[in-house]
Amino acid sequence: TCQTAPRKAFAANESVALELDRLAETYKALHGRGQQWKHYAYSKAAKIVRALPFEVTDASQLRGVRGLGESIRTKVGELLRTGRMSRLERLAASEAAGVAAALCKVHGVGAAKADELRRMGVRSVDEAVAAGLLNQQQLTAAKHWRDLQERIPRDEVTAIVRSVRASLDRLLLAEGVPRTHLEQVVEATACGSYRRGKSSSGDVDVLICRRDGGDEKSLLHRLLEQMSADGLTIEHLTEVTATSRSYHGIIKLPDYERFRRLDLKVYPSDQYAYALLYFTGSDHFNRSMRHYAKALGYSLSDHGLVKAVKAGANNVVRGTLNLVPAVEERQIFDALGLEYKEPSDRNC
Ligand code: DCP
Ligand code: MG
Ligand code: MN
Repeated sequence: TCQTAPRKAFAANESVALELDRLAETYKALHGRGQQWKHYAYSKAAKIVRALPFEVTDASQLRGVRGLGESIRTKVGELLRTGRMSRLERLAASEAAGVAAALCKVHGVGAAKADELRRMGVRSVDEAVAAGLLNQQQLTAAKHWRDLQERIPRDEVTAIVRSVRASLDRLLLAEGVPRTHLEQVVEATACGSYRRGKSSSGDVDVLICRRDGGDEKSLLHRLLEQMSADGLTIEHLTEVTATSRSYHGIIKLPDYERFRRLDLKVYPSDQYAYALLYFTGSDHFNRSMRHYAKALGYSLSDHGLVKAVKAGANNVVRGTLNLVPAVEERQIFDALGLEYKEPSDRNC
């Protein structure tokens, strides 16, 4: 699905892709039957157009390109001929879409919640806050929603990961781990778009893995306490318990201006390769790889690769035995008979 050859960026393709992205976002915000699916189809189409090895000047060039069906080609054709996409203009012009899109920008407010708020007469994020209609998590995100719209420059992602690492090291030193063993004892890897080489990211994703058999269950909890003690401004978007393994929050470094989204995940050592593959993405890449595994009778997840047998039309029985004890991502590709892809080749 992903092409491995480096490709040239074409200006025309980028502007078509941007419009398709806007259409996808509009559908995402509009809650209703079939529209979530459309969100996926248009965002996938945008990625495909960005990855084309030629410049699009006429929709007929797109015939036969997988993932660009007739209705998408028609819209691209209209855009190329007239510079406009009437579907997008019609949708965006509706007040419902505008309001829903604004509300959906708050992390934790999905299409359903946005729709509910809109029906209650809420017209903006500020109104939703003032009306007391948001839960604690949504309120925290709403407080920073403008900052959270902004992409994070790669250097700042690096700085955030470093500060997480620094707190982790302090924690481990206090546990008695020798200074020379810190990185071996606990691995902390920046994943997501950052690991795929992107110049900016929507959030910071850090995968954590303890290798020495030491206390891993409470690691995330203790790390977050250490980060606060180290003076990092951090606000939780998930409840943190003594044994949490997954975290969503908001962080601001002292020397930086904006609040940023931070995701942390802790996995046991034997699942690390699978977690790394999952958490590196992209989401589209994961989807196609899982889909591929499924066709072979497997189920691929962030925990492992298990047998998956179809039992009836809508039921799959998954095995519990991890078939391939991988320590590297490459082994998972191998197990599925797929050519290995570097993270930077997993962007579609
Ligand atoms: N992921 C997935 N399916 C989802 C959400 C996430 O497979 N529905 C995986 C793949 C993603 C990774 O988790 O790459 C991290 O999720 P993010 O939402 O942080 O996505 P990215 O880091 O890829 O992009 P962004 O720069 O927007 O954060
Ligand atoms: Mg991310
Ligand atoms: Mn993330």
